[in-house]
Amino acid sequence: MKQLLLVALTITLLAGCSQQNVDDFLADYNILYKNLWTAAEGARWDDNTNICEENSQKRIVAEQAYAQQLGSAELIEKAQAFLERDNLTELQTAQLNYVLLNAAKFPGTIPKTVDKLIKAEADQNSKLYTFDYTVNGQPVTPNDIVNGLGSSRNLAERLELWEASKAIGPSLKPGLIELRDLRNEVARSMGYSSYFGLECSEYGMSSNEMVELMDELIDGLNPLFIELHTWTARQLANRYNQPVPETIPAHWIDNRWAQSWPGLVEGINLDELVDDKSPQWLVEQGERYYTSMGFPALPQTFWDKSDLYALPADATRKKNTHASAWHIDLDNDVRSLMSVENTFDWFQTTHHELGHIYYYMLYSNDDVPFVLRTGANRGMHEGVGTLIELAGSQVSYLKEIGLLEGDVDQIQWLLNQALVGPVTFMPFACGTMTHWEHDFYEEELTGEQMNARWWQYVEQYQGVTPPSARSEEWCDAATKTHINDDPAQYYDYAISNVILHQLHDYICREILHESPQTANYYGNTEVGDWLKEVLKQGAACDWRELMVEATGEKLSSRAMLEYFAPLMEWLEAENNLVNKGM
Ligand code: X8Z
Ligand code: ZN
Repeated sequence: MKQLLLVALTITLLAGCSQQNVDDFLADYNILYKNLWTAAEGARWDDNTNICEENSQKRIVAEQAYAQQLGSAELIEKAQAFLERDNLTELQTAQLNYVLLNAAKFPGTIPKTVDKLIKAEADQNSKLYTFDYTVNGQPVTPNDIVNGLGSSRNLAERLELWEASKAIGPSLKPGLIELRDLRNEVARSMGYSSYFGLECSEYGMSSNEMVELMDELIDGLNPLFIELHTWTARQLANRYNQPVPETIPAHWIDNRWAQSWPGLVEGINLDELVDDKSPQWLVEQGERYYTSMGFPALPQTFWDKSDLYALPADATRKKNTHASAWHIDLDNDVRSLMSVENTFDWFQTTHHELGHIYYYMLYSNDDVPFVLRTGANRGMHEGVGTLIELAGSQVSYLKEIGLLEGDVDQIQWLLNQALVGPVTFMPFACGTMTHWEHDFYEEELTGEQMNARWWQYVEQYQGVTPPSARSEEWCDAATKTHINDDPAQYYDYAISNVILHQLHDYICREILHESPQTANYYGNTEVGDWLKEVLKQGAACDWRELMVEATGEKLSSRAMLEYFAPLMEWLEAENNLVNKGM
């Protein structure tokens, strides 16, 4: 019955453009889109929570149906023709642009390529999350590797853990190259410079404009990053009893991609704060943050249908171990896939994922058509949860919920926030990830260039080098999940950091009248009301206009730089003292 209804809808959608009213077209499209999305997202969910051949096949079938109908050449022509009309409302234009963007990812004009792409995506996802990691011949989970790198102080052991984390790369390399070629073919057939260009177009930007924005952001942060790098190299050399290096060996850093540098500040051990808590408490506390600001409780179906906790290493079921949030039916069916354990990193990640979930819930309202039930831009989507991660890592909040006691040195706290936050993350996101993916798609790097280019950027932007030379036998970029399954989008996280600091700055100065470094908005419904207004519009408004309306300012790293300004002074003084041999 549902199938018949969809066929009927497709026929109406494809009726001649001149006879049709744009609102009728969009109404039909929205129903078709919701149905096809729900089937495909549901199948993807099953394939990520229980990775097996059967679920992979079901996912492929659902995605093929989505692609065939939403990527049809007639649909593209119609949406383009409607867009040429000059009496469209902003809401109609926004929807038509998303109709085209959805079609551009699976264009019906090259069905064989699209078919191959859908299969290759499903294959790569299975390979990524059925890999058996081992250390000393023993099976380990990704969480075990993270925890080992977070605690071991033995360099030989660290090297083993770090190398274990990179062992998956070679098995992903052929699939990644095939995916790149297929993704580029799809994007170029739709007139984009590459798949990287297609993804940037969601921001209304070209590949070059995106890379320029990333470079600008790095330039702004670089003086602080250089001071932090100098301080860190000295700390780690001291810890491991080694000479102070110019570039930091990757296995000295707790994070396997050096995208965050935790565990370095004397007297701040965040994992200890949640040592006696259960994983469930972490997720519930995340929810409490949002409800304390007046957001609704999570629907019961969230708890019933989500897959929140870590599997043991010998589990027979395999699941995607990278955290994610899902909007299955573009309405109330919201779920999260995580592997929560009681570490501070997971405490932060639960706040992050629930940010996506609450954004889904807020824009699922009658004013936002299904096709616009997405973030104002993808960076904004990432920014909501990371904003609450920042708010959730403030001393005042941790004290209020009883996780932290006693006095805390504010500069040391800020130093830790810089090390685990944007100051080390932006060089990775704007520098290594974005530049590598740009080159991979735009320049079509060969299998003989991929790893060298990766490490060139890791050194240039992050000041980190591999423990020993990494030949092209390895494919270290592919060990990062997003390179495979969220391709050409990592700048979203960089943009999210900029946006969230702008939101945080506005909240602290204009609503709470407190300093951004110490403010606490747990329990403040005025902050919640303001956030709800910003978020409930989804993509029904232009993101640039939204930023100005919400914060009075265009996208700018001003707030982020100001947040860390007190640290710059402290680091300069510290590094100077050491330079002078004091
Ligand atoms: O992938 C994520 C989230 C899921 S949207 C956990 N993040 C990036 C990463 O892990 O590399 C959050 C920060 C950066
Ligand atoms: Zn996210």
